Amino acid sequence: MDTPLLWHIPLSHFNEKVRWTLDYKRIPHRRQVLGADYLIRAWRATGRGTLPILFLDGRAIGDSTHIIAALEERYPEPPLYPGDAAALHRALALEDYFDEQLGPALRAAIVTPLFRHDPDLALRVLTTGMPDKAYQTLRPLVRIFPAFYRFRHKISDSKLEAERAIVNAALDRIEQERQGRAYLVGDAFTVADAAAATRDPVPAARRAAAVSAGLPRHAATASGHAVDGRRLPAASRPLRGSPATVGCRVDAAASV
Ligand SMILES: N[C@@H](CCC(=O)N[C@@H](CS)C(=O)NCC(=O)O)C(=O)O
Repeated sequence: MDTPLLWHIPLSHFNEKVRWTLDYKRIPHRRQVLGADYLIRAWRATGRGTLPILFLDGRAIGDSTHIIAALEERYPEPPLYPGDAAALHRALALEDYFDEQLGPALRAAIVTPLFRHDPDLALRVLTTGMPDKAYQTLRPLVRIFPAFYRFRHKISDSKLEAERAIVNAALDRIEQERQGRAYLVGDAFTVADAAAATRDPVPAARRAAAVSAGLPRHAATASGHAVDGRRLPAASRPLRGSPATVGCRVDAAASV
């Protein structure tokens, strides 16, 4: 069996969700950060233009939910799916909610003001952690890139307040679902926690704040502020820390 290979971009909660899964299950794997040509490469691999993509047992799997389902089957231990049918149903429903409601709204809530006030900064933030050439390649397109990105992700200025409200409602829902427990479903870390906790707005806001402060982009992972002072409960973030503490990864050479 080939070592699984993850194509990903650093600044993305969907990608983070799969990185957490690979680390949680301690699956030896390689990672490759894509650059400005991610769209065409993703389309060729899976027929859809999004990352993450995992190459597993000769298959290219797109969509974080499908990737986790495949990993759960191939590497069942430790499980991210609860054994009990009702709990599994609830965990998958929460995963879907955080992916389909919170994820896009959070992306829009962060990116919309950046595009409005500083498209170049938006480009720097979105290419955080990519090879430097990615920003250099996209920089000449800075006037049209926001329109492309908004179209891709159905983002508009007029929806900003609604997107923020969705983010706040989701943060409230995490607290309601947890009911004071450490995890969202039962007493163990599940796919619901992976989906919720990787939506933590803090890392994204940190990077944006650090980049806007003129720090080098590699420093942008290490400083900054919470969004509206809110962050997820620590108990939902058992894997926070350097990848080295949990990882089995080998970063492949970046492509662009
Ligand atoms: N439902 C998908 C969403 C993935 C997604 O939206 N990925 C974004 C990164 S956050 C992406 O690839 N965006 C690039 C684009 O659409 O151009 C999943 O769970 O994997």
